[in-house]
Amino acid sequence: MAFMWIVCLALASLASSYVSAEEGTIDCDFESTDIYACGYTTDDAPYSQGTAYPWFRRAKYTWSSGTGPWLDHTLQTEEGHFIYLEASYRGEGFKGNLTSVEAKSSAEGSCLSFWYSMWGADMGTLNAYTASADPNGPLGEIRWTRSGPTEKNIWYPASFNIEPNMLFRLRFVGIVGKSHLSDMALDDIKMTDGLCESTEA
Ligand SMILES: [Ca+2]
Ligand SMILES: [Ca+2]
Repeated sequence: MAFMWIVCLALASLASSYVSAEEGTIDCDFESTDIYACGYTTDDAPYSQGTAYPWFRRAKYTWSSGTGPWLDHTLQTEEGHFIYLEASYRGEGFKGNLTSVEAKSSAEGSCLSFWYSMWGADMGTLNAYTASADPNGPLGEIRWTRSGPTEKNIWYPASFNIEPNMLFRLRFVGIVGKSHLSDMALDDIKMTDGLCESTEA
């Protein structure tokens, strides 16, 4: 019986994870060894201080004190990883895109959930879109948005619903705030079948 239960759980978790024809999945805990785990991509926008791209994978912290998470959400150890928008050297209003592989919501609709860290005195804005599946297509409807610092340096949950059978790419657009104290991070992105309670940002 115990074995059957494990098989059922394994099948259920497979069913809720949409695997694209491309390499990658929309579900991501950023623990894979790839720099852009799960097929997520960011802009090609290196800055003068190095070859970094706007969003990148990182463990522990973001180099800057006074902003960014301390430890990831999945493992909550120094071995765990998150992905974040590096605000240092970018300047106010800089926009960094983080885009998933193509995904499709289920026939009954889907719930998109994730954890975010937006701690830092000059925190900017984070927007989530269900963008066109075509990488050059429109950004589409904004599904979730949040501006300014959170009260504490902890991870906060977020979720929103997606209508049935929608083909899309999840796109996060991070907009840097007034100073470098604007490192925003994401972890444990997951799409599950059926609708959920949307969170107010
Ligand atoms: Ca930084
Ligand atoms: Ca993680």
